[in-house]
Amino acid sequence: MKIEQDQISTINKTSWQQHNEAFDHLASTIKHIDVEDIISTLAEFQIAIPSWALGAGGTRFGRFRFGGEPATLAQKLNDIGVLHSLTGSAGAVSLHIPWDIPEDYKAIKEIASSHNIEFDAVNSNTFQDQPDAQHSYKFGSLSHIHRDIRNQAIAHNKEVIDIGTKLGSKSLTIWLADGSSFPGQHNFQKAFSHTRESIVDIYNYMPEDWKLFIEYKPYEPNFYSTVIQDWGTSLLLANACGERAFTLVDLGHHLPNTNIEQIVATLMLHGKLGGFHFNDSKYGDDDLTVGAIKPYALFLIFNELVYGMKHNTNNPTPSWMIDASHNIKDPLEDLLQSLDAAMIAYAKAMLIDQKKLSEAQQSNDVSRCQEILKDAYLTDVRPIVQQARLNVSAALHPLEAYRSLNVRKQLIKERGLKTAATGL
Ligand SMILES: [Mn+2]
Repeated sequence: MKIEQDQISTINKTSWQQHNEAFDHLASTIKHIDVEDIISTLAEFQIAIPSWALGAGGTRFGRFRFGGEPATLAQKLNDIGVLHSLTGSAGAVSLHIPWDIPEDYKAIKEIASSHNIEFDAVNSNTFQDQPDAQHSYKFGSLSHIHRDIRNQAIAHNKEVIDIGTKLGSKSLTIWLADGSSFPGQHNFQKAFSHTRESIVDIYNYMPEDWKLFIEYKPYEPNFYSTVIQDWGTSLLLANACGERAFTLVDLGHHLPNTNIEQIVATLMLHGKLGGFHFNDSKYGDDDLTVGAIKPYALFLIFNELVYGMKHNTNNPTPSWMIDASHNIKDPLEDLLQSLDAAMIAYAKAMLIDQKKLSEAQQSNDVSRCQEILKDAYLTDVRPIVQQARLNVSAALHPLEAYRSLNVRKQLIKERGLKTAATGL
């Protein structure tokens, strides 16, 4: 299934006039910043889609299938192609190894390039045992008390780098499930030291133009301690590796009420925010649609990202990815909603009058500071986001277009009702 350009422009025509009126009105009210700058920044904004997000997710209690799920990597790329055609902002894939090892590299690269999809960070997996594995990760991988098990996990990460190199990826993301579920199970210092040694080994193996992203998470699958539990631990490990190692912030990987925007600011000031995973949550690592629960927090986070991307030239542009699951929704619809929510939050953050905010901060005018943020947040920026999509020949309303093109019905017809995405 591939969406053609003329299909999108035909659908766009039905709401084109309405959009133009809304856009012209909004643009006429914005004086302090060039709207065209916001539009071109949004049009360039590309968020990687992880290869595991295209099938129905599940919980430890079960999983409900969704018809027409992609069963192969080629089909996953085609699904991302659908998202990218509709939004113009999903031009990258983040592969999970070993779930998505290409059988034919040339063919996979050709499919990706036919959809204008690039290969973003590759992800290793030492959180589950593979059928042919010699050692089990039941009690850890890169942190394991035994060297032979650490070596197996290190070798896996090196293999992931080799696979990524063949595809044109330039970064590796490590999320480590290692930890302990009961007090006394781990010697914390040994677990950390082993992890540091393992990750430095992997870092030194990377090609010179690669980056390493170290993701943290406070709990789960282990429930007493996690080796890389927070951004400080991740940063210590990144610093132990060198200048091409960075911390990766995943929105869902924080305990309730954590001030994530402040973490973003601190990391960017030090040039150490390398990767960013979008999702939303109510209770824990819920992997909900971006912006579904705490859109204001997302806006505040984007405010720091925008500030950091402008002022911290020592920090690379973060590698963006959606890391969500969707147990009861059509995965593609969920991803369209997530992409839209990220764009909206980004647009709102760019609308903040930074000059006035800085003046208000200088004079400790607390109420004014708050009002300046609120002014931007309460602006309905959807016409700006739509204009950015229009400029790259994407759909004004991606979700509506997806439905009117009957994409899911078509996928079910092509692939059947009972396919299951690998790794899920
Ligand atoms: Mn993540």
